[in-house]
Amino acid sequence: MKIYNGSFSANTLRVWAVALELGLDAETVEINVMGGENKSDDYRTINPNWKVPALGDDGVII
Ligand SMILES: N[C@@H](CCC(=O)N[C@@H](CS)C(=O)NCC(=O)O)C(=O)O
Repeated sequence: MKIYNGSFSANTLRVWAVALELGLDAETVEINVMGGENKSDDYRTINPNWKVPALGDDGVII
């Protein structure tokens, strides 16, 4: 599972807290929100609303 992460994102920290509490095996994919990477075409295919975090893998994203 991947967590598409924004470094300064409180919402991302909440997802990480739950992932750590549950002992989930999560990989971090850093998205440079301050640099606008969340609005790139590549990231929009992962999360069309441009927000971080996004969680998932293999085309299944929540
Ligand atoms: N949980 C909500 C909110 C997520 C959210 O607001 N994320 C912020 C960072 S904490 C974000 O991605 N901001 C970037 C932007 O709005 O361009 C969602 O996924 O729609």
